[in-house]
Amino acid sequence: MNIRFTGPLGCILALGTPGGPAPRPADAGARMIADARRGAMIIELAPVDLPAHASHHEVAQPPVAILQVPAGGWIYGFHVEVVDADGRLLPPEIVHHFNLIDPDHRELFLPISRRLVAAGKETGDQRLPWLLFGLPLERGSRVLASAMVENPTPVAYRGARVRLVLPYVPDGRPWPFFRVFPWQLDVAFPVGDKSFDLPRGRWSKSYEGSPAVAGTVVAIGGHVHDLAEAIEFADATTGEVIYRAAPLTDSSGEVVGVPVGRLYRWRRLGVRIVPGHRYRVTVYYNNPSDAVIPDGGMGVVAGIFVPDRHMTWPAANPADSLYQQDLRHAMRLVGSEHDMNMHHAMSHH
Ligand SMILES: [Cu+2]
Repeated sequence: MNIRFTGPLGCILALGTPGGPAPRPADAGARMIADARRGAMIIELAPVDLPAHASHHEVAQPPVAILQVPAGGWIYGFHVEVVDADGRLLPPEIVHHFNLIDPDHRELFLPISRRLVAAGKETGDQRLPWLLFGLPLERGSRVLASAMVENPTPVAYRGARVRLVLPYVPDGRPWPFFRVFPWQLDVAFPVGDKSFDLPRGRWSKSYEGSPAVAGTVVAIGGHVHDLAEAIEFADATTGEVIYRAAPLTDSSGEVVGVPVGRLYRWRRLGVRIVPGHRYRVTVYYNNPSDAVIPDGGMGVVAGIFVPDRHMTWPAANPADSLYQQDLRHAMRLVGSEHDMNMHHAMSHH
């Protein structure tokens, strides 16, 4: 194991959230359990208190957690929920987003940590047909879980815990039929914050890359912010548009989601992608105001991918500088107030 890799991971365990308050002594930790009765693995982050009408800047965020997968199995969906100290469900709008990454394997298009789950407010309940598809999770492997919370409601909550519920089929069953891997391609790749300023008028932003392994994309969706007109995933080598969607909006024009393209339904075997081609994600915005909107834009496609037979998913290379930068960002060890903690932590290793 590379020392540079265990270093930062060790730091976050020792520090909790850099800049955040010290964890409470009792029941302060995050945990991951396999609940066989519910047929789900459940990740629970440390509890936080949420004042009423508080933006994400005004609440102490739950610390980033590094957890060990308690059982082997096949994940076939996910949803995010938040409960109070007594286990009662709280309004879902408290969770702005939830991210789960696998620091020991690389992402499909980039040498950064593999993105397992990225759930936003509008993601809702995601399920794959469990007889057909499953994401393999190995017992004892490591995952890194983080969430951003806020409280737009008029009620204050104490001891709120964010949960990621992952329905799964235990190892040793004859199904699922295909092992699938989630992937993302973000217009704000390779590293750092994924939101960006929106200039006035019509404008687009793209990012391009090639997959590390060949296989088939069987489903694809996206995430955009208000004022987005479309999100697109294309083969930049051939010019073929593989997926293009306009966001779904409510009556006030606010984005409520992006339609998922289930490529396995209408093309049977999905769309094959190969390391020899380049692929491009593009988001299109139209900002009709006469001012730049700070941090107003985001654009990412996320999908599931079936690698070619006998293909092993590539391991992460902890010596890669993009990998290191991305992991520091995922652990919130970058940024002005956080750099100090980073240096502080490093000096103790
Ligand atoms: Cu966003």
